[in-house]
Amino acid sequence: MLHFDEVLVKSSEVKRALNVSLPVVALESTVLTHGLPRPQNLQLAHDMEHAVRELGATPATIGFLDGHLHVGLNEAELTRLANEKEVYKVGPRDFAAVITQGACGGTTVAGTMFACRQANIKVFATGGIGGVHRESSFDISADLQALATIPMIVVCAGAKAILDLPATLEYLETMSVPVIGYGTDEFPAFYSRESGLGVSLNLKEPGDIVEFAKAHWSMGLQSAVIVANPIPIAEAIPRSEMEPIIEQASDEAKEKKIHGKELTPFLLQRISELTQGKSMQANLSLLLNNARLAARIAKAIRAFDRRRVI
Ligand code: PSU
Ligand code: MN
Repeated sequence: MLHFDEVLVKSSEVKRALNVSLPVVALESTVLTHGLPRPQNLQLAHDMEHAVRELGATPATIGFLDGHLHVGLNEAELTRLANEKEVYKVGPRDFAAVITQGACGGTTVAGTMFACRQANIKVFATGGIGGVHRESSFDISADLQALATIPMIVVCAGAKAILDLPATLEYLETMSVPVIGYGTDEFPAFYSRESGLGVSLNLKEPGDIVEFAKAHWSMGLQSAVIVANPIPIAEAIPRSEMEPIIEQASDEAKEKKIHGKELTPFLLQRISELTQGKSMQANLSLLLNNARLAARIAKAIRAFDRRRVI
């Protein structure tokens, strides 16, 4: 039988960092293959990796190439994934199909978290997590299932604003997933800093976030800890401005009968058109912001662990 370790390919850089317990930040790739247009996608991948390195951590962008799950992609591999024509959006249920077909794919938040568990990476930065959708009943992202069962810190700008945010937060509560507001009492709404919804607690210091996560896991809980980092003020779009646009895009999706895994990419793309690219700029900015915070948290984990050993 095939073993996960035969499918998982760690880059030499990531392998080295993990072997000596250096801070590593995982980055997903659905955002590159399905979330952003070319050439902004590859540019963003570079920018995120650069931001993580600048802060002294090792980036591990995760994705499928020829049926192998790469943890850490080199320059040529990243370029290939960002430009590949036949590319899947890979959540955990698609793993076997991609592996047996020897295909390429961008891993979603859930897919990336599965790879992280196997590779023992504890910190992950994304844009916005998936959640409960508004327009179709029972469209609940597999991201929520992964967040409920994989113990790691996930930095995001809240859940994507296209979702039913109250329902998404209720689900996270049901599944015992804490949601830390990074310096805020309000759950950020991806493009917007405000949502009118609360978080479990408000923390600002990476060291405090790590201490919280370690306490959470020491109780035997297996769920992730979400760090919800509001989009930088300069690129934030007020919720009142976004809401009618999201509603229009959602209505169009309904009319066109777009559902399943096509829904999120359709909505992101349509909202970008309707805002003349403003929402995409916001998306790029929050992704970079999250990569930076994740790098600081990964370093704080290392500091915490060292203190424990000494
Ligand atoms: N964040 C972004 N853009 C994206 C995504 C997240 O800024 O495209 C992706 C993530 O990979 C997430 C996926 O896992 O959208 C959710 O898709 P779905 O709702 O079909 O589960
Ligand atoms: Mn879905």
